[in-house]
Amino acid sequence: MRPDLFEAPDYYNLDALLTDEHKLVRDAARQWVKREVSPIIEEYSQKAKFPKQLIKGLSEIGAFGSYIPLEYGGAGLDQISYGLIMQEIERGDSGIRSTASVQSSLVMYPIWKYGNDTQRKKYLPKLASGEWMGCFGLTEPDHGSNPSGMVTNFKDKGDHYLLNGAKMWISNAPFAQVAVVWAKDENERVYGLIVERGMEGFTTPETHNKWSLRASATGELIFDNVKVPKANLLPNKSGLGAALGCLDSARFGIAWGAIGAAMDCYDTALRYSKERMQFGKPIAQFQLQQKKLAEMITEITKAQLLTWRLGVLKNEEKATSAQISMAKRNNVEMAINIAREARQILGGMGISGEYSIMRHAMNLESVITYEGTHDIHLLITGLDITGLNAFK
Ligand code: TGC
Ligand code: FAD
Repeated sequence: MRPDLFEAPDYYNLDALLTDEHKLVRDAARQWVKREVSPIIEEYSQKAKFPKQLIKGLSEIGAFGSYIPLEYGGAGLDQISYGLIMQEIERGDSGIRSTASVQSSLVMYPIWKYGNDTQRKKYLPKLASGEWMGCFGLTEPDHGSNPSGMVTNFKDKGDHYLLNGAKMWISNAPFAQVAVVWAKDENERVYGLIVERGMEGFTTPETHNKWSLRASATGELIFDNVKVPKANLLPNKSGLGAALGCLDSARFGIAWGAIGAAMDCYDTALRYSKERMQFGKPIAQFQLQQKKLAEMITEITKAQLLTWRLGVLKNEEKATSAQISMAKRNNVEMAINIAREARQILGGMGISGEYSIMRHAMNLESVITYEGTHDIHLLITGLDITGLNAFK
């Protein structure tokens, strides 16, 4: 892969809306991605391997538990800082951002919000440092968009719970020490349970042959009469809303992350188009290529402003789930469209691993599906504005 020459586009001077702390956090993440991710990511992605050596650095830039309080080992930052960190990591690779989103929003967040203090103290510092990695099990083979139908279940056996079922498409599963698993009790009520690697009957087979998110490890979670200590049930919130509450936090991070992937594709295409000569001119001089580039920067700028405003609302605890859905849906589609257009600007070179564009394009095919598909988020907006539920 070529040297990373990335220069972040900021057409509407969004930097003026950021605090010094935001810029400090963002720039540290940006430098780290240039130094540690860009030089190796193509090779790991081609080999479909998660680069485990990045875990320590991810922790150091505050990517694990960005907004979790310092007393639990988190970085104690605000939501915009969290978003900016996700943006910078996904500028490098969506799969690495996935690892960080899952750790922060889908594992640390539920333990922090729904767990008791013993659970917080036991798990959060180790997850923040990356000593333990976590995964989040909601999706099942027969229940993806409709997690309310889940069949994974646990029974009260007096001194422990007995857990049975299976989850699939689980990011980080093959190496995670800790899994936050959503399952129904005997009354069909959904609870989160902390399952640890090594518990008898718990296995995590890896999912192979992915054409997307190849540098992220994906797997199944299989529970065959797993005895889970009662102390591992998250006591402070139950019902499907508890699981979906974690998704709000992760979807918020993805809305920012997708901007990072789009910025990288735009920046690469802009630079290439000014250097690549055809018909005696740089291709950037042709109107058709300028149209592509001008539309890209317009869409990136709109997404940056949407997401910044969402961050302000999130900091004020006023962001609604539907607002988060709109940003996730808009920004991922924006990024995937930009990746496709940028790939064309590079002509044949667009499909080469020498540049990041094709990898981003392939990664974004997962990002547009996970954490609620593009269609599901549209229906969430539809429900919000009409009051009429297309899911029921
Ligand atoms: P519905 O009846 O609407 O809701 C059930 C309860 O949940 C509440 N609720 C929410 N709470 C917090 N945040 C949200 N976003 C919420 N959405 C709904 C709701 O108020 C209700 O509460 P209560 O108290 O009345 O019981 O549920 P439904 O069964 O009709 O489903 C609605 C639907 C389709 C929108 C939802 O289930 C959904 O979002 N489906 C998509 C599934 C999904 O996003 N799965 C993601 C799996 S995790 C993942 O992909 C990780 S990828 C990680 C990575 O690598 O980055
Ligand atoms: P389905 O729900 O079967 O949907 C198939 C199609 O039908 C979609 O286009 C969908 O939009 C459409 N559809 C479904 N219902 C409706 C409707 N009511 N109206 C209109 N259209 C509809 N899950 C986790 O729990 N944890 C993870 O860590 C995780 N990581 C993932 C990593 C990767 C790489 C991938 C690909 C997925 C991951 N997922 C994870 C699973 C992901 O959340 C699901 O794939 C996603 O929610 C969609 O579920 P599904 O694949 O079963 O598709």
